[in-house]
Amino acid sequence: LGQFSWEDPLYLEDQLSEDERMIAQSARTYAQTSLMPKITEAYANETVAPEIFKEMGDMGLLGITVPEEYGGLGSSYVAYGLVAREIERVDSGYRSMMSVQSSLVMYPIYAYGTEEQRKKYLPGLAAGDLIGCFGLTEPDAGSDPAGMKTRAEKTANGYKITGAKMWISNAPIADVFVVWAKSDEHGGKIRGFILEKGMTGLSAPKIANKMSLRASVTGEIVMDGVEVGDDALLPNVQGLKGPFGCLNRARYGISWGVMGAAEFCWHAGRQYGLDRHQFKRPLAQTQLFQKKLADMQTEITLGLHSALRLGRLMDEARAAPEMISMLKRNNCGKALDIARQSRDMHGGNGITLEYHVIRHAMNLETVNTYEGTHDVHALILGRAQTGLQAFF
Ligand code: TGC
Ligand code: FAD
Repeated sequence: LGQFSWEDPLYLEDQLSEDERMIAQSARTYAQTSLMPKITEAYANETVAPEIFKEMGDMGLLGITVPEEYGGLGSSYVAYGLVAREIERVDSGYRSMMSVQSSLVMYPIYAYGTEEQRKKYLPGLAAGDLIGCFGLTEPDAGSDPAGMKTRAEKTANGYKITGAKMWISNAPIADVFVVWAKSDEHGGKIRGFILEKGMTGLSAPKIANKMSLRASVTGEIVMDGVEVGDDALLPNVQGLKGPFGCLNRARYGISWGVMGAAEFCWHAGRQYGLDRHQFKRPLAQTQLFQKKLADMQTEITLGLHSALRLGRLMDEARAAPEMISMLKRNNCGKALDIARQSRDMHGGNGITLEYHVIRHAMNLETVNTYEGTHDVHALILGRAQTGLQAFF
């Protein structure tokens, strides 16, 4: 009979290649030595830290799946997922910074852009010298991005873009804005455009007083007749499948990332239960405590192995969007539940930033909502199995 490893019950580590283990280990070392020591203060003060992009770039953590000739690592989706898990073990906001840059900015420029656009932006984004953001959501179009109002109007030698985006990660510090707009030249179809900081009519005010994801800055994008050249258009995609192609990758990364946050909360709950005594015994020696730990261990193990399977399918180009919806939804929901349970297991201490679990729980409220809410992904799965559209 085999040995039981409480931290890795089904031997996830065994399923990884040597390269994947090395990438995960170097991300873990960076996250634990550079990010973990500063997160409490960053979260408390909503610190905006653009230098983290440079650090991540130096570590090769930006654009992991983008080919090396454009500054990426040319590695696998499994490696990308493993890195997301390590960064989010520290904070969902730091993982957000990385995944927006990689999946929502570098990916569309690589997949839908011209060779000139790739060469102009990708190396700087990979190095963290440039910061990117992705504007899809609007004040009146969140779950239903097809309802966007942002318009691109054809001009003599380019486009004039007018509209407003809401809830945009990295926007206040971004140099490069990948923005989605309905283009009159293309019969109102959604097209992607690359805007740059400093363009006349472009601003990105910060959204203040977020109680979640406080280490990641979020803003609006206001486009008041921003004039761009023809070369700002991403030529190789049109329609909603443009932004959704990016979201598939980011949602997949989130399915790994939230498991990192959940693992932190599980391990913290276990350790707290071993250390703290009430009624003359460790809390971990109570049945209720152990049931919670067993549930956490089980859900995290299932979630991680499913994420790995999905990553392998991504690497074989066999992953369907519905598979991604299933794991984005389930892993976020389970991680949020685990963080709330761990907060409870820490008693009064659990509400302080010092023990980290309330921070993870607060962050996971956002992660459960962005990139398609928990319920929207249920509707995607419901449609896929009934053939019936229940969005409207
Ligand atoms: P629907 O009719 O289903 O589809 C319209 C067109 O899009 C195509 N499509 C996809 N293509 C690739 N991948 C996918 N996952 C796709 N889903 C749909 C589809 O084939 C169709 O193409 P075509 O050629 O036939 O036109 O669209 P719908 O309008 O009914 O959409 C419904 C719904 C709910 C599925 C969709 O709108 C949705 O997923 N809503 C959620 C919105 C969302 O996820 N927003 C995310 C904003 S970005 C963000 O949150 C970043 S946070 C990042 C961070 O900080 O980490
Ligand atoms: P709504 O769509 O208004 O949904 C509100 C509620 O109604 C939810 O519970 C939802 O599940 C439910 N609902 C909606 N439609 C239906 C339906 N048909 N049936 C049943 N229930 C329904 N967007 C970007 O483009 N780029 C970013 O970088 C980005 N970063 C973000 C960062 C943060 C911190 C946050 C909070 C959001 C970010 N978003 C970003 C936006 C995010 O993707 C949206 O918040 C999300 O898609 C939900 O849209 P909404 O907030 O408008 O909610």
